[in-house]
Amino acid sequence: MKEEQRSLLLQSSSLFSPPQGVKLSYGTAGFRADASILRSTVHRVGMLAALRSLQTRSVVGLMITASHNKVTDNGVKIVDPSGGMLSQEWEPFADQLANAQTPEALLSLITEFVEKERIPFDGLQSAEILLGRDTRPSGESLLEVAKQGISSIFGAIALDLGILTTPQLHWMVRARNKGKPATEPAYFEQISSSFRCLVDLIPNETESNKMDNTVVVDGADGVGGEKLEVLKNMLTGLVIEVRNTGKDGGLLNDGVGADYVQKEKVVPRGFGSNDVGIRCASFDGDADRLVYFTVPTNSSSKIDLVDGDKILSLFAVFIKEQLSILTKEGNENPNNNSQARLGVVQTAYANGASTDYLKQLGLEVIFTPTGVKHLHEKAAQFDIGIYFEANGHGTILFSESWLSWLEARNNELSLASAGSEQQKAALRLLSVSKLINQAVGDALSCLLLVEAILHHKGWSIQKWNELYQDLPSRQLKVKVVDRTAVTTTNAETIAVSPPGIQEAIDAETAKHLKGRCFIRPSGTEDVIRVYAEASTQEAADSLADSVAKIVDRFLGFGSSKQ
Ligand code: NG1
Ligand code: ZN
Repeated sequence: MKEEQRSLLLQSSSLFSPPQGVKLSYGTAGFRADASILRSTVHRVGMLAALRSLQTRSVVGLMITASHNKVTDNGVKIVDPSGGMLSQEWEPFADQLANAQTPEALLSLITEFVEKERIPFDGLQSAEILLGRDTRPSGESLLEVAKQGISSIFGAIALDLGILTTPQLHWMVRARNKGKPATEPAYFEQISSSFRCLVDLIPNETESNKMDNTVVVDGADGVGGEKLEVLKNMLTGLVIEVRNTGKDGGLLNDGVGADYVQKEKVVPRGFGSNDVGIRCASFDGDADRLVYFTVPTNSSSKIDLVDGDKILSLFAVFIKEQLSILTKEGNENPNNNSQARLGVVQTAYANGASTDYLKQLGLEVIFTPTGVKHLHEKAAQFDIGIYFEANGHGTILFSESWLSWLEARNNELSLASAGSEQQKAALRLLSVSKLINQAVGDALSCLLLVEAILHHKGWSIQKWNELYQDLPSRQLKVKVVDRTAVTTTNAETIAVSPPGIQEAIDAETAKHLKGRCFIRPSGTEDVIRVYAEASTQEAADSLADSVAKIVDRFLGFGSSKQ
């Protein structure tokens, strides 16, 4: 490394001291903490992003967000050139960088890593990083700090794209590296025009005109609401009413948003007895999660939740149906090798009833540990892979090779049988591949796909919700002395350590009809999460409570004093 580069790195990093007494870890969604202690971390992630761009010789992204977490938190993560999450191989280095105690320690880590990874670090190679942030008040100054980190690497350029949803930034990084326009207007244009195609292809006989074409969306007082306000004006045939846009003084993620709605199962702020029966949806703070809900009665704040598992099921039903039209008998083309491998990916948090339903549809269902990176990787192994977390984060991935086949097939059909059912199915699948964000889960694009499918089928939200009935469940979190004391296996369904805890959980679970329960350390909060499912809500609550007590007994603050 050149001497000028060394001194620039030392000088730049001496401006920011790492937080004392806190060990940061690049968890399921980058680094997250109270915004006040993040400056040094964000600065170093700026350097990391530049190194990643140099190594991959591609554009990468850096997003400042803490998603569904409280407004005083913030976070930072890197978007890889593919538009996905940072390669897992780089996470340990990210941890080391964030926790280096002195500028000298930081410099030697970088020097070592650059050599090991053979990163072209001569100032000749250029690096480019697209930057985005959500609406958090701390975002603007943290973004400036990220820019300083980036500019301490010779040849690295930061392009500030301002306020974006997390999925928009992922989409833009992916588009840039494919040589396509990577602007917000291009994003809105692609998703609104593919939505229009799907609407134009709705069969005439569908009773969708009888259906309510209004959806009311809770924007979590975050970035999603303001972006949806723009997008909704580009759509026809769908009326979107946005509440909690953040413009009317509401506090981000405070009693609003997908995380709140999914976990608490009550109406978000701004919704209530006037909304009985209406189709409602909720985004999280950075608009990468979407759940739907309805208010069943005006006498309580309880909702009927339509979660990520049900969105997945709706998508799976539609795709499977279109695939079967496409490959219908009577298709004389000998080259009709269109048996796409369609698979779905879930985590242990998926409601057991959804997994049963998907298997009953004849689909291959795979489980991975929590965290989009794991789900995404598995889904990418199918021709069409649909993945969703119960909390509403998910998308559909189409393999390049299957999409090329589909495009060719569509061309053939448009010559041989334009306007046939088969060609319409091909066009619908092509439109889905353009509407859906193939980089990452995206509340805006998933909302439009849900709406298009409901209209296509002429289904109300109630009808959709009846695809299967959720098993009652409860999620709790327990503060412990050291959450890393819990390690798990089998897609996180079994706790391997501390010794004896799984046996205690099993004994408790066995007491409940249809009981299922597991624990795991959160990757984004300093807690152990407990998930329980059983045949009644009381049983699920009691199972979760008992297991939370077990966790506390093994690992809680009481246990450390014994
Ligand atoms: P952790 O804190 O690791 O459970 C949470 C969500 C994940 C994912 C990440 C990233 C649950 C149970 N966990 O992770 O699914 O969305 O946040 O935001 O919802
Ligand atoms: Zn989010």
